[in-house]
Amino acid sequence: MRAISIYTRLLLPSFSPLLFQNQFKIFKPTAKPHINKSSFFPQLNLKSSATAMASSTTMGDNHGDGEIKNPRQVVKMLLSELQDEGLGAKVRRSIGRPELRSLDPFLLLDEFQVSPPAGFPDHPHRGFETVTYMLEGAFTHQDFAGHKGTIQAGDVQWMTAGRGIVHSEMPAGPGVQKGLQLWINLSSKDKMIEPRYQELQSKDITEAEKDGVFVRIIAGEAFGTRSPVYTRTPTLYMDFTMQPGSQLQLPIPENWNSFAYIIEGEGIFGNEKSAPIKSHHCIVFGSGDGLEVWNKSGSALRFALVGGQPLNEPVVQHGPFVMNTRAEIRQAMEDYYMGRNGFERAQHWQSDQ
Ligand code: FJE
Ligand code: FE
Repeated sequence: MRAISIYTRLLLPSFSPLLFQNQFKIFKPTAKPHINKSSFFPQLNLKSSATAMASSTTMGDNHGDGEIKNPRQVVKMLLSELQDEGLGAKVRRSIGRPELRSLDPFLLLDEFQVSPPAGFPDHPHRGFETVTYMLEGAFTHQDFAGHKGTIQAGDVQWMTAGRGIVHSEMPAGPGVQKGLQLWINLSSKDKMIEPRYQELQSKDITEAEKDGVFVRIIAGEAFGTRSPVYTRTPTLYMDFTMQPGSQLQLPIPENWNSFAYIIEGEGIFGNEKSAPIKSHHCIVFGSGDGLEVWNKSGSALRFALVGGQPLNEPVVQHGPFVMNTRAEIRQAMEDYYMGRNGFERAQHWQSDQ
């Protein structure tokens, strides 16, 4: 599949039937371009935000040894409904939806479920990181630098796109393949760094258990154990499974933003007296030094917990390019179409899937 099919669609959030019809017919030329690329961008649909939601500066840091003095409360909750993305793929989007544009430094969280031939064919990224965590099945990734790999249930691919990656992400087998993809913004000083991958196989992911609470530590620290992943934008990412009757207390640095996404079951977050929240909900937490969660249901509760240090920088996003200014977005599009500044190999590459 070629890059422009998915990309064209990303650029046009409210596409007309004509554009929709055409979306798979427009291809990125592999030969030198004869056309003015700007004709692909009839209107720039730029989104600007500098969100620093849910941050606090009132309390001292909790370094993980003490109890939670000021537990974070739920400030926003939304049900992520299925929507179409990529090429025939389905996602439940939470961060990145109109109701929750971003949660600094996070730009997007999708729970994806994809069966072949659907997927995310050749498309670029610049200025942020994508973290793909497989829940069921497997996904194959191929990029323009010749990297190719398959991640299976429980594996993580932490991709720092930096100045530029063009890749495809497609299901590796028959039937439905599920996972989470998180986009983490990079600070202005890191947006143009060399791309890099950190791949963790399931067996290499640190796991810990305490009183009926099981955690897989994708990034950061829990129960005194740390993930080896290097987070350029300081981030924590945990996959918790809580048995019925269990309770969790987890320190989260005071000034970070944080949210949870419920994968399975139902749980009580923040305040023991509040109503349980069910699967496919995204929960944004307010300020505090940590999180308290209870599972008072009769079955297991599984959720992803994500926290990050806000960048507090302007965000200008145009589909798969996330920069600080409109001029940098224009530059990114030009670089991608002209094959410059990190996109050199985009010119003559296409994935074989
Ligand atoms: C993308 C639309 C997209 N969520 N979850 C626009 F669909 C994508 C994209 C993904 C994606 C890929 C996987 Cl493997 C899982 C996803 C969106 O590829 F990058 C833009 N810009
Ligand atoms: Fe991608």
